[in-house]
Amino acid sequence: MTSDGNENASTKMTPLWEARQLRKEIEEVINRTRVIDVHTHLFAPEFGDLNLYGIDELLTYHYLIAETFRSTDISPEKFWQLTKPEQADLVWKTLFVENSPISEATRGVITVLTALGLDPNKSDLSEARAFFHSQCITEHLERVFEAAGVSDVVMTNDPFDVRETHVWERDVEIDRRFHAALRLDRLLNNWAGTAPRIAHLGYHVGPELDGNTTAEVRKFLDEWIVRMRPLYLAVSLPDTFKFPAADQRDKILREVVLPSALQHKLPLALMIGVRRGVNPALRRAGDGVGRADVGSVERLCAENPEVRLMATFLSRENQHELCVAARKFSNLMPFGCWWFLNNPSIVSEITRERLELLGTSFIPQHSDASILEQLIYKWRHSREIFIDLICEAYERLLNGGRAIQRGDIERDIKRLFSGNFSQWVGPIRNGPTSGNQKKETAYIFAD
Ligand code: FIX
Ligand code: ZN
Repeated sequence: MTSDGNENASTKMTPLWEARQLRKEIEEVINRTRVIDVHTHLFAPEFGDLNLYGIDELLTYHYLIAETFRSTDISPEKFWQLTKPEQADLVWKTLFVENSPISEATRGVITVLTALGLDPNKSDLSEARAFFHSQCITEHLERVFEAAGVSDVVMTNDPFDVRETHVWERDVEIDRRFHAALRLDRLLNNWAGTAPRIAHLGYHVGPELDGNTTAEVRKFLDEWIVRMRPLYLAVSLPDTFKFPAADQRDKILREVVLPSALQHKLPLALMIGVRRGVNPALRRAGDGVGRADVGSVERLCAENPEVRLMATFLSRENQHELCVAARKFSNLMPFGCWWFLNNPSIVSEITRERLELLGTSFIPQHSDASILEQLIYKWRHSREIFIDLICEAYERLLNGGRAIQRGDIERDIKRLFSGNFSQWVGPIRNGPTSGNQKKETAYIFAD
């Protein structure tokens, strides 16, 4: 492209763009390219009360609850006795009125309010509450996806959560922008507690993981895969996770999960490094982080070359090793800056590291949104950082004599925002259908 902005294919080999023009093009492409959000805790409207949105939900997000305890004297016990609107009022007063909302989670609320045309300077929540109460959810959802630049989201679906299983049993179409991910935490992290639940559902499983039991668990999983049609299987794992290991998790992984992933051609997503219940009084806000063993993921990749793995680590200290592991194993896809890492300084550091070590062969971000409108801030804030990093990367190329065209930028951003994930999980145009599958499968989860 020439300095007056006219592109010509024959200029491909000449670095003619000036830095400002390059930045403008990158901003445009990054802001216009829709992203597939590969890991959220959102639910489609068909899931009723599980589909969370609005100011009271936004303010009682566990990230903000943890921060509120740091700036007020209320005890967790007292806090949990408050109604949700009372909790939201307290969070607003503490973090937004009496203090400046500087942290990433508080800034996120400001971004959301402003994006929706609300005043983030109010001393109470009446305006915001009135706004959200007046919304038609279908139109609101459309508006949020648009404002966030998101085309599709992947939910987190627990086959042991009765609030969900009721919905999967119903004969309804689920909004096609929402896709399932079958979550295996209860199966892989708490076999002793989960075995009786599977037995209660009519499967012949015992506490010991003998051949009969693993075959029955496999049947359970296969049936849920058919029902949910997930894009991938997923599990969060503690910082102590080891593979191989002489434990029940290892056996279930080897004899149930990995063979099932292979048979159904589903990737397995590993989210490693969470220390659950570090402060149980804080409930979901009480989880912590620990450094984990990347070598275990390398061994999983080596032993299972046919299984596509996705991996994200919660500890900042594991990020460089994960990049190096991904260079060794093409069946390993690093994804997202998870949870405590989703802050501008760390997203910037990790993404830069990944670009330098992996080019564009990774999934840079997921939102982890639990409340619909969080999509707006999580993606806007990430995009701001990506613009800087991509500019920096292309500028280096220009300085080295390599020309950049608009088409190059579009290709690269598409790969990062949706292409790598689509390639990993296969075509995702047809979202999960709920009850339609029921007619074809021996589904036995009726209450
Ligand atoms: O395990 C997970 O998927 C975590 O992301 C959540 O459990 C966590 O509470 C969260 O929402 C982090 O963003
Ligand atoms: Zn999550």
